[in-house]
Amino acid sequence: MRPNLGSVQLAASAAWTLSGNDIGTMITAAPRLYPHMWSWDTAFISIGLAHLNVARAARELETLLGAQWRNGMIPHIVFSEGTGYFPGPERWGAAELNADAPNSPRTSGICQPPVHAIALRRIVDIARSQGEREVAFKLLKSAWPKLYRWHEWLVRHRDPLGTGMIAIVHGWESGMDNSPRWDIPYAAVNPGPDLPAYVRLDRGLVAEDAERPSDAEYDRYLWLIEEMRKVRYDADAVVRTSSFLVGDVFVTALFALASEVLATLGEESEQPAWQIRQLRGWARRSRAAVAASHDPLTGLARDRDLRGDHWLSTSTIAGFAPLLCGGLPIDAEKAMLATLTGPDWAGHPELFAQIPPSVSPNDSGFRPREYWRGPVWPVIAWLFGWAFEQRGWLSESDHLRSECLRLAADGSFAEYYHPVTGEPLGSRQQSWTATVVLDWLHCPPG
Ligand code: 9WN
Repeated sequence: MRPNLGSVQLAASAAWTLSGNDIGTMITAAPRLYPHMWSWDTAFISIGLAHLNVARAARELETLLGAQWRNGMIPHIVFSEGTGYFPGPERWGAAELNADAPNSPRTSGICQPPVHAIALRRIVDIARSQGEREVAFKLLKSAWPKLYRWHEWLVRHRDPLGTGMIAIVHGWESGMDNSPRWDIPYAAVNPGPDLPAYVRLDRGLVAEDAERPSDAEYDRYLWLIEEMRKVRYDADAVVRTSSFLVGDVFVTALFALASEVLATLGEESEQPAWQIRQLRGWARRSRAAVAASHDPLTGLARDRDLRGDHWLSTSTIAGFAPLLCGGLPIDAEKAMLATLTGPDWAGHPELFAQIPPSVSPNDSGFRPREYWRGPVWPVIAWLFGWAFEQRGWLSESDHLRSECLRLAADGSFAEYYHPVTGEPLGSRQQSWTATVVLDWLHCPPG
């Protein structure tokens, strides 16, 4: 039978998970499958940590920001001394090839979704509510300029059309690695005969191979790294040459949301007015780009393949991006929210809990065990829940929170879950699952 922990036990178990993943220099994303620090994982990890120890949360975020490249990019992986993950620092060769990459710690050469300002907002609010104003203020002062530079890097190097649509050069940058969103753009990535041989280490660390991307997908992931190595990770050259270049509507929405959040944090900490104005301007432009991607036929937002120069209409959870950042006409927004909570998505009658899965159970491509092709990801639900709360949609946000807690009550803190059975999948004791659970447990319904 599925275990069903009460909230005190669940919170203790989440805290225990985090301390188990704490290797002294960082909290790793997961014990075996991911023995390093991942950019957006760490943003979520620091939110949960703040409930346990604000200073520790600040340190975690600062560790990530300490690995920021000199040009402003926050790398997607900050490597620990641990081994056991492929591709590791040698395969990336970032510091060897690009003078902007730090030598220590070693990092990968791409980025992940810009959710860090949202984490900073949460940590500052939690710190204030605990009377830790001094720690909050110090963190705000040190992190803000770094996050500003990160957002500026995205605008400068990842908005190739100048429309506000933020582009990614690798599926890993979306955080939704093998989502069907990327099937068409990946079909145009042709690994060359000079792809160096490699051995995957992720297989064997999950119950079934089908829970991870396929070998053909991995060849493409690795080939894109080879392409980037050839131009020494020069940001503009990568955008010019990568065979994968996609305007990512979900990343763009997060960027718009996080830029607004960062602007407000800037006002609270007396940052330069021109930078705050700039952030609001970037937010406006990216919000408009998200809204412009709205497909009247499906009612969802779309990614844009910038190599093939066409919209990608694959229906996934990312299509609800406008609900994160706003910007749609009110009727379209209402219809989108109704779709998200309706029978095609979170309200599907067969689901274990009313949480939107990564792909609709009614979609022909729905694969309930296959990584980003169907399972439920608690962190994605957290993002929607948090955004809904900001937007004043309290009953929707509370409902998501209680359904997610019901799903997570098995105490596995799985990386993702089977949407129909609630079975834990992928890694167990995944840090970011433990931390969003901690945040939900500490926040009584609005
Ligand atoms: C590649 C760590 C990361 C998450 C991503 C998730 C997965 C890595 C992988 O794990 O990606 O970056 O090896 O599959 O897709 O969102 O940040 O938890």
